Amino acid sequence: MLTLCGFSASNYYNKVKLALLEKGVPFTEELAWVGGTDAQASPLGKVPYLKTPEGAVCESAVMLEYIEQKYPQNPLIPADPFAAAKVRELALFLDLHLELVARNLYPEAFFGGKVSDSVKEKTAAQLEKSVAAFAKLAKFSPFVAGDSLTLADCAAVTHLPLVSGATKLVYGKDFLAELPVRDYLKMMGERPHMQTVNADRKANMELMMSRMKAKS
Ligand SMILES: N[C@@H](CCC(=O)N[C@@H](CS)C(=O)NCC(=O)O)C(=O)O
Repeated sequence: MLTLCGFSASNYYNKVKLALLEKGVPFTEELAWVGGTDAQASPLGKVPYLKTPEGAVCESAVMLEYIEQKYPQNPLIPADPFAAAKVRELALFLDLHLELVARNLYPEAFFGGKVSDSVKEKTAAQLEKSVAAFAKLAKFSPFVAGDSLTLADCAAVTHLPLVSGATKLVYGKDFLAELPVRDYLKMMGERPHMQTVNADRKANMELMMSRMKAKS
């Protein structure tokens, strides 16, 4: 049995959780906040990490590949090597060029902190480039990589709301406004497994905020 460790307010945690749910892979969840992670399983102290009967794995993209290989049912990667590469390209793009860049804004957008003007400027320039490039790769027809659900959707549906939200809050402008992201999120939000992920996310977010308040 697999154990997904982390917390449900985390977009990377939810990326893996949605893949497990959509594939119908049995798993349990173990709550691990940042600061309370297993150092052996996640040497950088990040969440999520996945405990398997053979040991633990960190890095969500690697976990998705492991899950896919170990449990081929309800595939989230096409069998054709080129189509598979295009899915992985999009998933990596979402992690690396959109989410990781927008993450610079989270302290101010979501956690009551401040981000310097120079970081804001640099992040805006990087995001503008990344969003234009993402627009060329993404299909939204209706799924982000084409006509079927893939692991790129697991990344898109969990990361895109944060990119939109953070840019709206910090710059007063949603950098994804020109893309059909709202319709896409609405379509994805109708999936029963996504509804589970979202309900757990909301509940955990409240818990996280009350923990943060108690600490400050
Ligand atoms: N590249 C990592 C990113 C995971 C990540 O950044 N997780 C956040 C929570 S959403 C975290 O653990 N942050 C705490 C930290 O970086 O110390 C992955 O794909 O798993």
